[in-house]
Amino acid sequence: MTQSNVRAAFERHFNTHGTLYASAGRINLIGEHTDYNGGFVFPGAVDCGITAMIRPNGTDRVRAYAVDLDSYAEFGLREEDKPSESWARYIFGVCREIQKRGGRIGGFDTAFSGDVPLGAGMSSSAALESTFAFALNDLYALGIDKFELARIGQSTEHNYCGVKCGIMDQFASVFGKKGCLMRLDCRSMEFEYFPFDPVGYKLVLLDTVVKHELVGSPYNRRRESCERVAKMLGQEFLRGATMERLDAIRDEISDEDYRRARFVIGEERRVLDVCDALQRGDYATVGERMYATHEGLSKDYEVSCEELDFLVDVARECGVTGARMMGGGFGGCTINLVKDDLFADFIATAKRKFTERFGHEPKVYPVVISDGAHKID
Ligand code: GAF
Repeated sequence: MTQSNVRAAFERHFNTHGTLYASAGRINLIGEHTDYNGGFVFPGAVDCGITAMIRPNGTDRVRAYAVDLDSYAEFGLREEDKPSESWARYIFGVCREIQKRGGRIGGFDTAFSGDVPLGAGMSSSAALESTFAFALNDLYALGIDKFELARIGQSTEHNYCGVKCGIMDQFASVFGKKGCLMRLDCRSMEFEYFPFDPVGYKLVLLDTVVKHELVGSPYNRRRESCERVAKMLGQEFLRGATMERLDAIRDEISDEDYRRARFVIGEERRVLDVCDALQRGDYATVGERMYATHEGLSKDYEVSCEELDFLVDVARECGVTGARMMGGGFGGCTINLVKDDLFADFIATAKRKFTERFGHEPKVYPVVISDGAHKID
């Protein structure tokens, strides 16, 4: 559907055809707000993403059409050409970051469309960045490796979109592999694929369909807290810090910074526990750690919200094996590991109770773990 829409829109706008590329949104089983702390994450790409048709146009300008928004933007490739449309900045940023790395690209025409639910914490922006980084690398035969493609997306967020994100989303979107989660060490960038097929269980996202816009940039402030504590501990990242060492400087840091760091230290351990438990088929431990992560994200890291806490409480009441908020926070989805025989009841109960409380249904997305960035032949 998306492919044929994109193809038709491209042909309508530019009177020719181009090459199709796609990339994916992501889930993260566990390891939240650890990436920019040099810690571990455990994401996978999903079966929704961005599809783009692209064709070099022989000029030094990009002509881009966002099919879903019915919005058109045209911009050059110099730093001062930054487009005013926020969606176009992701494409512009990717072009600029490629150029900063010595990649020679020219203007191109593109139309793109996506089916990653916006604001759900599944990283539609990383899917967009990865699609264009991957496509331009391929079309212009730049020879950039996949790690650098992920970094190009991350730098786009930092330098053109104002989010000081870690590497998890872009990594998942570029490296994603069907049926596999990936444990990534965000300090060394070493990673391992973990086939993920929990027999007898389903992994499902419940989308609160809320995104609380907070004043300032709470994500960047969380990162600053962690960096302050790491500095006090004499480390580049919080990764590797212990509770003993954190407690030793407790009087020298704010209570807020202390709690942020406490969450990150606990989360690092939980990712490793979950990976070990999965290898033993010990889903009870996986689920218990997911709940513990939620508790930490809600109380110590303070990135949850009433709607997310509510859904996690309902999951617990229904006997769901594991549930937690997923992604950056302040809205979006919970991720739930549910036994097959509880699934239908849980979804019905969650929908009913959530609607009674908040006046609208949560959306339900079954998780299908899929491939990341690729060319569509
Ligand atoms: C967002 C960021 F983009 C990621 O880098 C990561 O920090 C995540 O929030 C929280 O784990 O998706």
